[in-house]
Amino acid sequence: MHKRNVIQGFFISAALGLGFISTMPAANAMNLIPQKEGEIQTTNLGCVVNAASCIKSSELGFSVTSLSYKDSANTTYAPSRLFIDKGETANNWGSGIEFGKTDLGTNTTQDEYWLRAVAYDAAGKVREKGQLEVGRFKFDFGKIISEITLDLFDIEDAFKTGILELNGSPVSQLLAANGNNGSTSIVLKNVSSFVLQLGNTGPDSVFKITGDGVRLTGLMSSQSIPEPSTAIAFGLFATVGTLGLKKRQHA
Ligand SMILES: [Ca+2]
Ligand SMILES: [Ca+2]
Ligand SMILES: [Ca+2]
Ligand SMILES: [Ca+2]
Repeated sequence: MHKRNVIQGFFISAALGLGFISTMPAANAMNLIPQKEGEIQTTNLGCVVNAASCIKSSELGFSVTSLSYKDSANTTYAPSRLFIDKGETANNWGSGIEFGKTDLGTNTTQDEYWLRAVAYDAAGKVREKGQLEVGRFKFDFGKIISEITLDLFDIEDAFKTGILELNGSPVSQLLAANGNNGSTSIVLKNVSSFVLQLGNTGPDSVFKITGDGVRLTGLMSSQSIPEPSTAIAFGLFATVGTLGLKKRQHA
């Protein structure tokens, strides 16, 4: 009698525990970027905009470093700046960087916030008034993120935009062209850092004089470490399973 009550108790606890697990989302996805306009403060370039519009690592939850890159003719470009931009507002950020309501070639949905690179030439002069969305950036989270989904908009040069380094190791995950205003998503699992090439410029671009601008947004999950209460519920379930098996063997 006493033993049966103990077993019933385990079943009740396990049922509650299982209910708790089933209502828990697998991962809490949140926007990769804050929903506001401004410049991302990179570790190497800082911000060119005023302090109020400078978005720091502490707010982002990760750091960004801007890297120089070469084109197919071996010209080296100065590191790009990185902004968060919404299309429906025109912005004049100073230092030669102006975003219109409409871009010459890369137009995301007007009320959405997207990361937008600002390309510089080899001498460090801003290109296309800041409207050429080409750059290479390292994103460093300082911890493992279980899943990051990156959405890349308007890839028109094939196999030039993509992931060049993942968790410190070189990779080459370059993406096919998806046409004017096309969108491509890639999912990265268990990520602590990645290097991303956004867009392309140079003689091999379909846009010979300027280049192929690409914008970025995404979602990232919360960390993959289980909550302590979930771990306890799993433990109870394992215990009930063992008791149930013993009971059946004796019956
Ligand atoms: Ca804007
Ligand atoms: Ca386009
Ligand atoms: Ca553009
Ligand atoms: Ca493009």
